[in-house]
Amino acid sequence: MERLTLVIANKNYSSWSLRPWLAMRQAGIPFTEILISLAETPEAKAVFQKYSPSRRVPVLIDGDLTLWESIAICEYVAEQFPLAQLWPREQKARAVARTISAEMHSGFVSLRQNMPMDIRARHPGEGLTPDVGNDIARITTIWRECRTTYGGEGKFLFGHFTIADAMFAPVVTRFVTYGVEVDGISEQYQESILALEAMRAWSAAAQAETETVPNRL
Ligand SMILES: N[C@@H](CCC(=O)N[C@@H](CS)C(=O)NCC(=O)O)C(=O)O
Repeated sequence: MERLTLVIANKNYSSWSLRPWLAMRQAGIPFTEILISLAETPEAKAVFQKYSPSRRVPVLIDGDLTLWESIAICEYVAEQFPLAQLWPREQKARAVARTISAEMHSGFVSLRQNMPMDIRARHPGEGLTPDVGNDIARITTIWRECRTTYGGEGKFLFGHFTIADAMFAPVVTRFVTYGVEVDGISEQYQESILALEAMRAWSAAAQAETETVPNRL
């Protein structure tokens, strides 16, 4: 049993679980994973209630400390494991990385509602309402600006992999599922995310899952 335990839900559907899981795996932070079901059954709901004060996942458990909210979990592990450099080193880049991570955490509701994460599925062209189009335009603008301004020699938004990349990783899987076409810089960036060892492991596990549950944000 590792010191840290991360409680997550179905890898095919749980976009919020993917974010800290990916950040922690990419950073090489050891943790025990507990995977619970998003099924709408009393048993599954009781398990959520047992682990999560907000009845949502992800949840990080570190001894007597329980954290919910994906972004707070990412911040905590970045503080606990500074050598993993989960935020950019340079102050301005770090501030921008936090800004776009917060924008992702609080925004893009149309995209999240109309294109829920469903890694196994392929629904090209579905969900593309005008509001979703605006979300996609904003997200790809962020990706282009960060890659151009801060990407340097690296493949990620701020060069090396950071929490900002983890925050946008579920968007990349959505663009694949719903066949969203993007500009060249964004496409290259998507490929970098999909090629991450941890991302491939998550996707393979999602493919192997058999449970089908209603799509979640
Ligand atoms: N703001 C939360 C959102 C967490 C969230 O909505 N998680 C979904 C799974 S991806 C959930 O637990 N849903 C359970 C439910 O709706 O009953 C975070 O960032 O962690």
